[in-house]
Amino acid sequence: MNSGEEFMKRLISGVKPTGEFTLGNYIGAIRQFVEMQSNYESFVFVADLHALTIYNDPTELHNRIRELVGIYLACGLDPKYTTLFIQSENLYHANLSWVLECNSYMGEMSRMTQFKDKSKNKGNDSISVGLFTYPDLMASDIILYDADVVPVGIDQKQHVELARNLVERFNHKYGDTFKVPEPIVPEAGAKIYDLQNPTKKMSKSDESGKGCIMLLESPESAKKKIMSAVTDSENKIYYDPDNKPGISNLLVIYSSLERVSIEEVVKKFENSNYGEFKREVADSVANFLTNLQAKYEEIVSGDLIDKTLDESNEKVRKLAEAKVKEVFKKIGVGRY
Ligand code: ATP
Ligand code: LTN
Repeated sequence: MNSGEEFMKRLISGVKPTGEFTLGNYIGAIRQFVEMQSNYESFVFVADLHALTIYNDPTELHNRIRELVGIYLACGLDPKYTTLFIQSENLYHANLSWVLECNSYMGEMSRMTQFKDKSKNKGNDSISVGLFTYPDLMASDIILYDADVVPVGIDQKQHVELARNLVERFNHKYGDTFKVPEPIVPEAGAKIYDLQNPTKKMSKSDESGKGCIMLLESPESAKKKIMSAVTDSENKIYYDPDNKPGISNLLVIYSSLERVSIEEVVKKFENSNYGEFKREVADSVANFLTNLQAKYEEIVSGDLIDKTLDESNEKVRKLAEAKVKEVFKKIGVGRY
């Protein structure tokens, strides 16, 4: 499977460099990129243009971009397998996005759950047009490289499905141009929940931060958050996300970090009380963060980040340029 790059399927995915990166980002997305990278021709990027749907302090955004590349590398993305790049350094993403905007409809875009959630309780004069059209940019990121698979958390699956529809529509109108991508959602960990409110997604956009573990926060503080995670009063450990969302969330976190099945975790803790169980989960998270942060520090103090990005740029630009030229020709714009 690993030989002959040209026969390998392509993988693409990205994370937005806004706020602090979370354990949800790792378990729902980055862990999959790492596990899959040697079996695919893999492209992973920093989705910095996606950050612009809301206002970001420019200096903070700038710093987060580098931080994310450091986190990708520290989590185990290997430049030998994965082409790591920054979205805004390849201008073709935005070109293709415009073409897709002109081939997508208000109706389908209005049905995007994330748009509905993120625009809820906001007036029309504070919702950016970019928040509405951002799934077109995401589709562009994917189909620009003819990706076959897109590993994402469950909240992004609908956007990959939109990309599939856009591909089918475009290919039908203009002839076969793009591949139809497939979303890959992890079986366990597709949605890690807030520790204080375990029916809500663990999100970096969450202000309080008490229910959210950050990848670069101190292991001690993460431990405290796990120890004070909201659970229930039954004091019996089993997996039941509907009736025991807090305990089930901790089971998923432990199972993902320790790489054992949920059944095995349940068995291991069948005679433990919640305090004992939480302590083990807290140790597992702290251990994970300690290792990750040590690698991160090593990476950011060296020159691997710039070396990796510089090497990828030419490759992604060439691929994207060829695709956009093909698209422009098919739709009839420019000289050719
Ligand atoms: P926000 O929470 O502000 O909407 P986000 O964290 O969802 O941001 P990204 O950082 O771009 O947005 O997400 C990158 C990837 O991480 C996506 O594939 C997303 O599905 C996944 N992801 C994010 N949070 C979680 C979570 N709590 N559980 C599982 N996967 C997650
Ligand atoms: N939209 C995603 C991040 C993202 C992405 C992508 C994921 C942007 N482009 C392409 C997979 C493929 C988000 O905001 N969470």
